[in-house]
Amino acid sequence: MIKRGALIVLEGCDRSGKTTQCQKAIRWLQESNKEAHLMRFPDRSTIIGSLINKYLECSTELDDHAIHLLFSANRWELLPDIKKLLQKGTNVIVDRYSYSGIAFSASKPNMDLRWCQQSDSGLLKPDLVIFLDINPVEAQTRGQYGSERYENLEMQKIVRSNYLKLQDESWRVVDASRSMEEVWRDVCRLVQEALDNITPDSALWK
Ligand code: FDM
Repeated sequence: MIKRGALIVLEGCDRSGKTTQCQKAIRWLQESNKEAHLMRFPDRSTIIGSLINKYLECSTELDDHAIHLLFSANRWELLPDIKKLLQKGTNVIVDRYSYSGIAFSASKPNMDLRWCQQSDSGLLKPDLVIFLDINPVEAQTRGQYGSERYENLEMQKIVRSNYLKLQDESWRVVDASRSMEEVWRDVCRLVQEALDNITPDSALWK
């Protein structure tokens, strides 16, 4: 029987280095002759993703609940693809997942964190969540934020505190204020550990 792949999620505030570390993980896995596939949320290539893209680029407005549900629907629509990959033994590295969905939506006034969790309940639970932790004030010194919605310091501070409320036993917090290579040493070790400890898959927040 094929051993299923690991579902590994990287989370963190903007400029925490998620995308770089995801790419390093994919390259390292492939160089070690392990099947690996990179995904990112939001996936802007689908119809739902194109609506999300318009919202993030500020070319359209949407109610806070409605956009939250679209981000969630974007994960649900790709769940069958993730399941197929894992079943055939491919490790899936994901740049943002449900935790971003909740941490960002719940940072808005009148949005309740528990309400935000509901629409992702039942998605696949990651084997490992690596939270690249950096103080948003420090992250900002790595380069100016872009022009997309949410790319501002005040929001990023609330997002970080929301992320920390979502930690469970699948989380490992990595100090992302260090150099890319130092962070990679930790990320690489954690990815290896996850691959060595695959358990039957389970559902998120059920
Ligand atoms: N974001 C991302 C959300 O608000 N909800 C979600 O469910 C996800 C996955 O979208 F500001 C936010 C986080 C970020 C923006 O992400 C786009 P990238 O990683 O910068 O493309």
